[in-house]
Amino acid sequence: MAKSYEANDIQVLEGLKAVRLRPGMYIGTTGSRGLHHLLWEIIDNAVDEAVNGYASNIDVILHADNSATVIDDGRGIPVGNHDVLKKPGVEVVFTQLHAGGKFNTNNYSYSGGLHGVGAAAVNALSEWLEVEVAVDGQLYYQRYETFTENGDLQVGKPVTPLLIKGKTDRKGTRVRFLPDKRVFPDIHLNFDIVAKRLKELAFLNKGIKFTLTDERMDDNNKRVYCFDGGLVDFVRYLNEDKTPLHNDVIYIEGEKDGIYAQIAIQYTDAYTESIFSYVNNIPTTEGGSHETGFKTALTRVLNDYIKTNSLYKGKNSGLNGEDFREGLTAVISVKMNNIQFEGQTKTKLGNPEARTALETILSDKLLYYIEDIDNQESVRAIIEKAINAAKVREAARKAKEITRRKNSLEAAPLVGKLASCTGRDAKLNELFIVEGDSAGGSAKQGRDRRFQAILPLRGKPLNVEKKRLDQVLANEEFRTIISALGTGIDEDFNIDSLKYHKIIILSDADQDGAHIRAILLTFFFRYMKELIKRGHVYIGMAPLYKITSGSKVEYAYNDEELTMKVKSAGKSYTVQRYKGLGEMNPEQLWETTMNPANRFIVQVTLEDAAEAERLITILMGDKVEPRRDYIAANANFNKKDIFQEMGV
Ligand code: TSJ
Repeated sequence: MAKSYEANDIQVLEGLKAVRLRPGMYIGTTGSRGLHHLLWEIIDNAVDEAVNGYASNIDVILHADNSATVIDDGRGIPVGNHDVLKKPGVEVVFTQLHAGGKFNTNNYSYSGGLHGVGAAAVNALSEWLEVEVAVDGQLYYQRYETFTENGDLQVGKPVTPLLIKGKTDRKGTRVRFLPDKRVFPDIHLNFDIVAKRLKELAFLNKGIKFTLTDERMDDNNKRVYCFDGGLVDFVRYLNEDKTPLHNDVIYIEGEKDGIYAQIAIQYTDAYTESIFSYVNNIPTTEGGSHETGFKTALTRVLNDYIKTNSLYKGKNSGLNGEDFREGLTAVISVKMNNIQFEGQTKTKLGNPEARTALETILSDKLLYYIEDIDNQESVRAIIEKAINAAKVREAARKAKEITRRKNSLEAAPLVGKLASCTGRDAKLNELFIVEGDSAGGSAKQGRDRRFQAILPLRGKPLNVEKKRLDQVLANEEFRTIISALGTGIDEDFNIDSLKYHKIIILSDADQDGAHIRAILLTFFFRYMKELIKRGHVYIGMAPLYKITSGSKVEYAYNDEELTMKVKSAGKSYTVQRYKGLGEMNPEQLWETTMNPANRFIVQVTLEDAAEAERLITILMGDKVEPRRDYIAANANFNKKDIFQEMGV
């Protein structure tokens, strides 16, 4: 991979003064990002040496004076004289702006790319820089300073020749530099940012051992990262808190036309896709041609397999790309020359040849993987997941057609059970979806009809997760909910038509109630996700106990509160335990559960529903006051727990 080095390979392009004049052109900003870019540049050079097989350890030290050291155990920057410039290679590296792999394609450099500003640019933006090269038993040293003793600018000028400092049995390169505070308002390198980057580099470049030491801190000042599994370890790390559908991480690597690609894949029971891609160790947050090639090949190979084995009887031409990415965790790492970046933040790979290379490499090797007898269990799990995703999508499409028809033909009867409110301002209006006809009756009588609408549910609604949407929509309860909300469903969903900005689920505080709540949340999650995203969905909470002492009536929402209220109730009191909402009369239901001044409702948000469920438990268990709308900003909605609750 590496080409033999000659000192005159280094192209002389520009003077260091240009960098001082326009630091932004070389490092983007002079803020935190730019400051850290200096360090990345130096580290990238060491990573190159290691990736090419000449070094295996890279040490980074953050010193008390805010200078930083990077050490590798590679061959050492060449110390021989440059043919044209008649200076040692080391000195050329730090004093002549060169573009490395960016322009000079002979001198192959895989890292740096976008920010490959060169070591000379780092020197130009440093107050001073020192380099040591240990090679052939000799220790070489040179120092550069950007200011003279009386403060005149002399951008990155050598203040020593390349000296032989003594003998050594080490080998490698050591560079220490102090970012110039005249360029960077803040020269403090952030330990966490550096640690995160080194960990990422360790995942991306297997076997290289990165050590970070922070001499500015008393404790917690050392990190060591080394992953022999590389991208496979990366994917396992990303999936640590998830439930994988198969134990193995699929690993594919290959090369085509000078483009080297590594891919690691594992599916989990999640519903989202997480693809992380890199080019020359640079994160491509906006994706680009390599990701496109990956997705195309993944879709094609898996679809071909499904077709060949007649695994899906859907009527159209196969599964969608998205079907194969539900629950996918993947890391794609590409190494190539002449990279071009595009996009809003210049983090999108443009090179079209990367798309074809990834397509070819993945097509070949993924097919090989899925045909391997040893992988059949994993393949089955992956295909099953994709087919299920496709079925849900397909059913949703069919169902929408049905609703469209139904909506136009028989819209009126659908909202028959709904007791709507008189107010016309959707922002103020609330829809209570209430478990059971008797609680529904009380709610209808107890409500403030100006802004509260009631929709009683008879029995348990259909478990949406176990049905296709056409079946869901054949179900009267759900059709009624959809009609009442006014938004349409799935792709036709339009939030602007929402008739109630608060949708409050009111179910009993028992197993059945929890189940009903879970089914409704799942329905909203599957088909009206936007409702949850925008915070329109709430869970209402009714009291568990009524404490009467004389003419005084109090309510308790949990056991702790009951104990407390009983204590203060005095000698004679009675406690009634509500077995369900239906046992409350209209006034009681209004007072305890519906009146915005007293009630307790929990907003459901999308991040993680387990959290929402947990929060409800906490509230039911401990929290006593206040009795008012409780917005749980971090209450989350996680299908996994809800599905578990439903026994799916
Ligand atoms: F950025 C930098 F220049 F300051 C820097 C370079 C910083 C650090 C920490 C390490 C390095 C670096 C460079 N480590 N290893 C090398 N290797 C070479 O420059 C090198 C050595 C030998 C040959 C050869 O062909 O014999 C070629 C190269 C590019």
